[in-house]
Amino acid sequence: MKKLNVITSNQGKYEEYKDMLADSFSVSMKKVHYHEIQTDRLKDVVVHALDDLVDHAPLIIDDSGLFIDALNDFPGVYSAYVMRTLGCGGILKLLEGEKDRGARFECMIGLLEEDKKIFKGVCKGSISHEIRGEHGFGYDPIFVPSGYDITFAEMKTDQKNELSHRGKAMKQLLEYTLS
Ligand code: ITT
Repeated sequence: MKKLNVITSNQGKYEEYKDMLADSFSVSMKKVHYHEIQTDRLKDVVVHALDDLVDHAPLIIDDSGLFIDALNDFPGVYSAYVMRTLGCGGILKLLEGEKDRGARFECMIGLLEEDKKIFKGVCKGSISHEIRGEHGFGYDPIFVPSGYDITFAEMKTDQKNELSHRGKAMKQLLEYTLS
């Protein structure tokens, strides 16, 4: 089976990759620090980071973010920092009294084998009024995907993968690598 290193410090992300890729790849999680450039686009972060990581190929990296309509796409590329500082509770406070709860998650996967390739997945939804659910990680307890009335944190990994930003990007990755 082909090897694939998942370069991330985020155990939650890794669980999602394992759930969807382990039938096709021998996946392992690797925590390797790489340089993340300051930019307002997730794609730029991924393209630049891949150059730092050639020694660990074949590999994937993942840069993701939550973009909230009423906050002009904040926290976006700052999602990791905002999670550490404000957390889900802080986001709910920022949206107190706000009727427009629209939001989306974006995920960029960077694949480095012989070539570089980028896959993007987007999942639209809304921000809940309270923290709900025990599964997942990060902003999952406040994100309700469109067409559902439960948060990502109220879903099991396989259900989240069927509709999430990361699941959609992984589907493209699988189509590309297995074709
Ligand atoms: P890496 O080591 O892979 O970079 P990270 O946690 O720093 O891990 P990101 O910068 O991509 O990853 O993530 C930005 C933030 O958004 C971070 O706080 C994540 O927990 C959160 N996040 C990313 N994907 C998410 C998802 O599917 N559900 C909930 N929160 C998510």
